[in-house]
Amino acid sequence: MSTIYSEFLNSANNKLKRLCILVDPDKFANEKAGFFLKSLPVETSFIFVGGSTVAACKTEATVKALKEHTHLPILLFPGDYTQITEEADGILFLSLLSGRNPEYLIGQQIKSVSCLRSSNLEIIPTGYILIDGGKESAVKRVSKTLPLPQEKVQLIVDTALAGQYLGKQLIYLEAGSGANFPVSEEIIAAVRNAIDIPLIAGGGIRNTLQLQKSYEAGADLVVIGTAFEDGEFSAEASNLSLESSEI
Ligand code: 1GP
Repeated sequence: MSTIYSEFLNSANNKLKRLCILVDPDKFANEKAGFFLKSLPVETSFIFVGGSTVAACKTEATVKALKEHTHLPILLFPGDYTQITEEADGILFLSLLSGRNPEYLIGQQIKSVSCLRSSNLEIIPTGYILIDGGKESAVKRVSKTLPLPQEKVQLIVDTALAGQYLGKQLIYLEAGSGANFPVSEEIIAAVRNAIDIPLIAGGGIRNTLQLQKSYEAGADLVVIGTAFEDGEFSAEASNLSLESSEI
């Protein structure tokens, strides 16, 4: 059976670049789910749902609303264990490796087990690395951890590789939602070069050029949220063509 992770691996092994759209349930109008999904570029491969803080029960309602209009895999991207819902297809089981707050390294993960042990969600162990995007991020505020400075490339590489050694199946380089600037190409390339597992980059990507640069630097999957929420990206991105899938 093809799993979501096998799709991630396929993307990485065959350089098939994938676009993931992030939906924050707190900012999403569920009744407009169909319209929103139609506005996304055809290259969209996965929908991520989550946020650093989301009001109770909102995630489930948003996943259900999206599911009524799409067969794309929906992955939870939860800021905390209360965002877990069986309605999704999988979960990025995040551990905030850039921080030193045990609550986000292992605490929330333990709290999530009572939901996960009986669920059918595909669980994807993900090393999550917060990198300075030039703006105070919600991840920093909620996790009470500092982002890694962009110039500390070796530290970021070592953090990603430590994640791989710990058994993470995915590394996510995060500049923070709405970042002033995305994770640099230098960082993406250095991490891509060091690890053997799929690589995601996100945060602050607002246009096709930034998207292509992230792919070219070595990201297998790129996540965009704010630019689609704000309606900034759709018209331009619909002209992406599958170039982005074949870099
Ligand atoms: C945030 O990486 C995602 O977790 C997406 O960020 O909202 O800036 O696109 P943006």
